[in-house]
Amino acid sequence: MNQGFAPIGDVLRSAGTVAVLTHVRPDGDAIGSQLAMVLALQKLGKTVTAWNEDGLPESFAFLKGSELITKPPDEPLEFDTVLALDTAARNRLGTGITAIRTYKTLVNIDHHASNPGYGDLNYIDVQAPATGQIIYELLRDQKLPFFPEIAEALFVAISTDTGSFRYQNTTAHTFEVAGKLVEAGVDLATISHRIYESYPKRRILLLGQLLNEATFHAHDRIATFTLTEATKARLSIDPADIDGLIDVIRSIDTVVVAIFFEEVADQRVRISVRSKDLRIDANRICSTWGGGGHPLAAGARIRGTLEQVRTKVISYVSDEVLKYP
Ligand SMILES: [Mn+2]
Repeated sequence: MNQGFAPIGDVLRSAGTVAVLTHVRPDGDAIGSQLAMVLALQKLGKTVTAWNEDGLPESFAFLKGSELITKPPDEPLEFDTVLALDTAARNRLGTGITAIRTYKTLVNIDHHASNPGYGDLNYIDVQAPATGQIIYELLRDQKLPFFPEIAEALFVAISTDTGSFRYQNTTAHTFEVAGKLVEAGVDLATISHRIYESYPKRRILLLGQLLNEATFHAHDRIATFTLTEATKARLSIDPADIDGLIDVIRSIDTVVVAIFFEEVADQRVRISVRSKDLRIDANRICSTWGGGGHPLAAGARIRGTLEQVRTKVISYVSDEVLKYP
């Protein structure tokens, strides 16, 4: 399934026009990877655009060059090469891909276990804790442009997807890469402050409400947050405000699985599942409902009301959790 870095390097060097895409509701890894590639390709002299369905989250606007990331245009455009980053399934590119009329080569670079390899060229490394780490390796391996703004974007990608270098896939190699990024000019304290200590007030007010209404199941081994459309409207919540809130209930000692239920458009509920036990595979749980992700962090969108979705998901996960004492 993996064609390696060399053919990807060749395609990027020979392309005239490149579109750099990532998934809907982009997180730090998505934006950091996207920004690193758009900056590198621009430096290489390519006509390059970067867009995703939701555009640039306000929380990453501090990154230099981030204004290059926009929402897709209404009129579809043509490109030589499309680069899909950190996106487990083609349809997760959303309006990012439908805004592209034609292309010659789709390059798929990702670290999600559920990625089927939908590109013409694929580089999928499920051991990598972040797509940003793969991008670092691609840039260095193929001797593509690399400078401080790129290092900063990649640091954000890796820091956020590893939970500040704490999660399962964080290896000695990840620290080596992070070390190279700091060597290249990343100011660790400043950037960490921008990522983790610069939240809008509404995020913390939302957290208060979610905690008040949290539910616990299977002898406190499952904890859930539930977010309605009404609450989102009342507090003017952006998707980025919600990122990472689930970690608060995940951090409870008895909790093995944390689930976030969010009412979204089209009578669907977005679920986000975090597991602390590799025997309880979040990716497999979410794939039951057409979603996917990683063994310890995955998501899905399920048709139904909040009540219906909560009932069936909690019941399914309780059965899983109760298999293990
Ligand atoms: Mn990622």
